Order: sequence, then C-alpha cells, then structure tokens
Amino acid sequence: MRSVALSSNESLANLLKEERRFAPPAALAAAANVTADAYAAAKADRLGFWAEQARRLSWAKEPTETLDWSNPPFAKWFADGELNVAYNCVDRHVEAGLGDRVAIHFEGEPGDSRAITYAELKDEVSKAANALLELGVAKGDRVAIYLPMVPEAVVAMLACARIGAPHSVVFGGFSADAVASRVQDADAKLVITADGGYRRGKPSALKPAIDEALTQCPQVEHVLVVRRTGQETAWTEGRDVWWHEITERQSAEHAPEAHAAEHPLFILYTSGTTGKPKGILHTTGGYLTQASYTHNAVFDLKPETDVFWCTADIGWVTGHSYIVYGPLSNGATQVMYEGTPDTPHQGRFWEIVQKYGVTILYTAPTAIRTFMKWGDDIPAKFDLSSLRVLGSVGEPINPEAWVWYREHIGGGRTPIVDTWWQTETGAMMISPLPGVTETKPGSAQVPLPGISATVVDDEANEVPNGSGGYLVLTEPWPSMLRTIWGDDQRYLDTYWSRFEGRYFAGDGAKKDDDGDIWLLGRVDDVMLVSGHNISTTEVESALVSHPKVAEAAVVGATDSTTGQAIVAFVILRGTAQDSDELTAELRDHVGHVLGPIAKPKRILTVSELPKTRSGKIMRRLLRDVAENRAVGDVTTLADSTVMDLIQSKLPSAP
Ligand code: 6R9
Repeated sequence: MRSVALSSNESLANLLKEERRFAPPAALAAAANVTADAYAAAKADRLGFWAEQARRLSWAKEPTETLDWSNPPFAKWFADGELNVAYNCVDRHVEAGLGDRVAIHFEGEPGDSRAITYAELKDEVSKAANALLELGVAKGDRVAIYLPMVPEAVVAMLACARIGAPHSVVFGGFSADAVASRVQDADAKLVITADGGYRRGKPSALKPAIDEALTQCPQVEHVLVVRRTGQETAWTEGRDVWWHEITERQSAEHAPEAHAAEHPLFILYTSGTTGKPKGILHTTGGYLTQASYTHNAVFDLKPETDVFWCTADIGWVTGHSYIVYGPLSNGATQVMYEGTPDTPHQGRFWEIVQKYGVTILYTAPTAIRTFMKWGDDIPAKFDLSSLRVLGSVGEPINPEAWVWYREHIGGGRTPIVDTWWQTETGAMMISPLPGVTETKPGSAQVPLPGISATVVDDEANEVPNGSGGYLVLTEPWPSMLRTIWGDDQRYLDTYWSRFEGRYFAGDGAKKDDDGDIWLLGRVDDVMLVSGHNISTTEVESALVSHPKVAEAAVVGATDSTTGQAIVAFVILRGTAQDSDELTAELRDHVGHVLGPIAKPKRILTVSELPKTRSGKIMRRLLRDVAENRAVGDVTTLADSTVMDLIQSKLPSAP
C-alpha cells in the first residue's frame, strides 16, 4: 500500500462544510428498536452489552465467556458456546410458528418470480445439506460458491453453514483465473455453480469459467450445477452433478449439529490493490451476533411488517451479512433481485419497490448516482410510499447524492443510514441509528453501540474535533475477522502494525466540530498537492454538487511543480454537453466550494468510470491513465472495456 504521511500540523483535508441536518421522524423515533440509552449502556459495560446481544440467537450451549483477548489481535468471542447458524436463520423461525412467513421474494431479471417461505427454506436447506454430505463434504471442508443472484445461492450458503463446511463465495463474473486462485487458496473440495444467470436481458454463462478454472485445481472432487438458464452446458461425467437431481432425492430432514462459536463460517476474498487476494476469515457466534444485531438496530427492522431489500450481490460481504445472515437470523421478509437496475427499463428498482411494498432499501452510492443521472422523472412514476428507512454502503456518499436519495426515493420522509464497514469488520460499525441520530448528509457519524472507533494522526494520537487523520478501531468487536486464511503474519502486518494495539482500516477520516466521523476514502488514494493532503471524496463531492455533474472520480497525478496535481474524471448529467466553458465552470465551482488548492488541474469528461463488481471506483486505474502509464490489473473490474473507452478520450494517451 502507498502510505501517505501526514505532516504533524497538516490535517487530511477538512474542507467540505455541510450544514444540512435531518431529525429522525417522530413516529419512528417513538417506536424505534434502539434508543439513545443503548450508547451509554454499551459504554458502561461493552462486553455485557455484546453478551446480551448474543442472546438474540438460539445457542445449543450458551456461552459463559464473552471475549478472550489473551492473545491479541487473535480474538475469540463466546468461545465456549455452541450453535448452528442455519438453525438460527431458518429452523427456529419455523418452530416459532412462522413457517408460512415469506423469507425471500425472488425476482428474476426476465420477470419470473418465486416466494419462498421459511418452512420451504428449511426443507431446501436440509436437502442441500444432505446432498453435500452425499458428495463427501465433511465438517471443516471448504466449498466454493460461484452463482448468480438466485435463491439457491442463499440455500447453498446455509447448507454449508449447517454442516460446518466454510463457504467461499466468489462473484459470478470474476474470470477463470480469479476463481482458480481463490479455489486454490481455500483448497476447496467442491464448487457450486450454475449453467448461467440473466444479465442485461440475456443468459450469461457461468460454468465455462469453472471448467477452465478447475484445470488448475485438481483437488476439487465435484461441481454441483444449478440449472437457471437452461443453456447448453459442457459436462464432465463423474465430476459434475445437477443440483436439482441430487437435491430432489434427499430427505427434507437434517438434524443441525451445534458448532463451536469459533468454528469457521466463511472465507471471503478481498481483491486488494496488489499481491494475492486476502481470504478474510469469519467465524460463527460473534459474526452472527453482530450481523443480527446491526440488521435489527440500524434498519429498525420490524420483522412482522417490514419488507427489506438489499440490492447487493451475494458475492460481496454486504450480501453475506445483509441478504443472508442478518435478515434471515431476524426472521425478516426480503426481496432478492437477480439482475441489473436498467433491465428491461431504468425504473426496474422502483417497480420492484412498488410491487413488493419494500419498506427498507439498502443500496450503494454508485447506484444512487446512476439513478440521479437517469433523471428524477423515473422514480417519480412509481409508488414508493412504502419506504421508511434507506441505507447506503460501499463508499462515502456524496452529500448531493444523499439529499437526492432522501428527496426522490424517500419522499423527503425517510431517514438515511450511511453505514461504514468492511469485509474485515463483518458487519456495520459506524452508522446513524434511524430513530436516534440527527443525520448529516455525507457522514456515517457515530460508532454503533458496543463499537469503539476514532481518528488518529501519524503518531497515533487521537485528533481533536475539526481535524482529519486515519480511522482506527480501538477495541475488538464480535464480527471482526479472525485472521487471513492461512496467513496470520499477513493479518498482523496488514491491519495491526501501523498503530500499536489498534486496527487500521485503511481509510482516511475526519471528525467534525461535533465529533461526528466523515469518511474520506482510502488513504492510498489521498492526494498530496503542494504539501496539502486532499481527500478524493471531498473533491468528488464538490464536483457532484454542481448541477451538471452526475459522477466524479479524482486522482493525484505526479506533477513537477505541485508534487501531485488533481485530475478529475466526470460523468455529466442528462443533456449537459462537454465544453471548455463547462470545464472552467467546474474548476471554479470546486475552488468556490473547497478553496483554490482543491481545484482540479485537468477535468476529463467520460461516459463510464472503472468500478469493481461491488461498485467501488478503481482510482488506481485512473491514476495509470492520468500518468500516461499502461493500465494495471483489471481483472476485478465489472466491465473491463471501460478503460479502453476512457483512454480513447485522452489526447495525450500513449
Ligand atoms: C461493506 C463494504 C470496505 C471499504 C471501506 C471504505 C469503503 C464502505 C462506506 C465506505 C465510506 C461508507 N466504505 N462503506 N466508505 N462510507 N458508508 O463495502 O466492504 O467491500 O470490504 O469495502 O469500503 O473504504 O474500507 P468492502
């Protein structure tokens, strides 16, 4: 990682002033699951607070100890407790008489739909668990999952959890090489995939990537194949097994075994910018406790009446914690959508909200900015009055996008929870509470009850209010990663070596005058202009606050006079036309909002930005373009042709 040293009297940009405030709606506050006293209670007795949250779950053996931190930073939570995650997500709701409640309203991209009740989910998970056992998967074996957004993905994950076989979900759409390196690193014994999935109106094959990847993974014994599209599929006799054939003949009874709280639940790879991907390891009891608690608290979930929809892909940690483990452990009813937001039309999301009466929507800033670009008239055609809480995750949300989300999707009524967390943290860490927090557009604001986070300077001193630095977590939390799979040293080096005794998240942040936290982007992306650290997030937010700009990505490019110069890539809104006058106007606008030091030296208008499958802008690739270098590794891009488009715009590109 490129590390940026902050000179002692220099703060990590603290330029943006956002004065808008939104109080929680009175009715929501009055009936909220969590009230302001939770903060004080958790502060007075942090471990007692988490022990109490663990009681949300059904334990086969109740834990008597909460945290074992005798060998930091290797944590054990609830270590002498035992539980089964699938039992907690499915069976116990059926036993409580909720078997007829819909767990998943599945909406396929071509328009097919399926409602799956908790009773049906229990049968499907049990059959799949029995099928895995028949295929020789035993407790502790790893299973790789490479599926589209179909209910079988949820069933497969829960079946693995049920028998204690850690899953490793790989984004459907990653290349064969990316799959191979992940399957090898986890030493997976079985792979679950599909013939294909629907994307942008067409079937898109998945199994060929597995066939290619497995030429490098001789240890994989079987490939379980879900039939989704019915397209032609190459078949390896003896190795490949149709999901429907094997599950159909299984018993719908499977007795869930209790697993130790620290038994591995899953590995999820984060791409990182260099080196081989890191297998983030999560375990059972602490992970489920925090996924369940945060889903209930941050969305104010009322499982009897709410319809929850998290638009993430299951291959992203957000899908793990807020499609599978959080909502299902809470007995929620949720929507699961297979496809893209513009298929067959740009109102598809809003049509789904209207169709199912979605009450809580959780999506990413990248999607919100795209909806802004498509125009206000599109959501206006649908009835979105069922919505009562909106969530955001994945990147800092620009204040302008936040306000647009609240106005045009939330009808000006809904609180927005901007939730900061990471694959490594397993569940939400910093977020407003919808019935408590007076929200500020663009700020994740406060650590959740039971979570300790702060902002420090280069010397690990906590910065005063009004200053910037590095975001750190100062106490262990239940859903924290336990290590990097097979590489304890890398776990220590990556997260625990920068600041003694503190977890360094890799993000820059500032505290405002009230002590609220604003995330400023990855420190690798921070720009150093004439000796000033300037955050990408603030310059991007300034650009997006101009009415003609839909999206912006800025990078620091080497510059002989200023060290680095700010280069901005912008996507214009609607009918706005690229011109020298507009570029000058945008530069002046940034200068006006943030100060002259933050004015981009160059502004390039583009039609797309390079993003990962989870919607994060890959600034590293834009830096390559801005510095006239050959573009680096693009294997985790959602669409690798984007870089060609951007380069073709550049007059000086080699
Ligand atoms: C859940 C997830 C983690 C990184 C994280 C940060 C960025 C996520 C954010 C946010 C500002 C938010 N991030 N949520 N930045 N505000 N609300 O995204 O996990 O894919 O591992 O990414 O995403 O930079 O460090 P992951």
